[in-house]
Amino acid sequence: MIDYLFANNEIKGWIFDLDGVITDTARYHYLAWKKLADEENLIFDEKINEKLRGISRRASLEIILRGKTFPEDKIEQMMARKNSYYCEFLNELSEENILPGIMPLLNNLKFLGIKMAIGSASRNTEFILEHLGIGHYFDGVASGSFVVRAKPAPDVFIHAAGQLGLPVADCVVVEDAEAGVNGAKGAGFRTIGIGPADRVGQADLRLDSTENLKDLIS
Ligand code: B16
Ligand code: MG
Repeated sequence: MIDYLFANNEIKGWIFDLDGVITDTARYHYLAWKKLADEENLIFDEKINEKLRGISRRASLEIILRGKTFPEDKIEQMMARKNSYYCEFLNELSEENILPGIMPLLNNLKFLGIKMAIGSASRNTEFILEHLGIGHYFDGVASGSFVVRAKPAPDVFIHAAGQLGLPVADCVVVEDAEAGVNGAKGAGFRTIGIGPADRVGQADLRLDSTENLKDLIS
C-alpha cells in the first residue's frame, strides 16, 4: 500500500483537509450547533455531530433539521448564527491546536520541495490558518468559499491540485471524513485516511492518527 502511494517518488503534491487533519475543530462545531439546536428546540447530540464530519455547513443543518423545512431566509439566518458561535470558539485557536505529527510532516515536505495545499469544506479556512500560524506552508488554499459543490464532490481537491499546477494523479489527499476520501478517490487522487476503518477504510492508506503521518516522510 505504501509502495503504491509513494512509488517512484511520483507524489509531487500533498493536499490536506483542514478540520480533523491539520487541527481538530469538531468539538467547536459541536458546541456551536448544539447552542443553535437548543435555541431552536432541535434534537442534537454528539452522535449526530459525527455525521457532520467533512460535510458543508448547509448539508450539516439539513441533517440536523431531519426533514423539517424552513424558508430560505430562516435557513440563512440559522447558518449565520451557528457560524458566529463557531467563530467565537475559533478565536481561542493557536499553534497548540495543530494535531500531532503535522508540523514534522509539513517541515519535511517543505524541505523536500514538495508542494502543499489545503482542500477544506470550511468557509473559515483562512481564519483558521491565520490562528494556527501555518498559512505560509501552503502553495494553494482551496475551500468551501471557492467551490459550489461540497464534498463528496471532488471539486475542492481538484481546485487545490490546479493551484499547485499538478494533475490529480500526482497528488495525495489526506482526509478524516468518509465523504472526503470517497470524493478524492473517485477523482483519481491517491488517498490517506485518518481514523477508524469504518469511516476511512476505503482510503489507499489508513492511519489511526495524524501522529503516524510523520513516519511516511523523513
Ligand atoms: P464551515 P473540513 C469541514 O471542514 C468540517 O469537517 C465540517 O464539520 C464543517 O461543517 C465544514 O467544514 C464546513 O465548515 O461551517 O466552517 O464552513 O473537514 O473539510 O476541513
Ligand atoms: Mg475533515
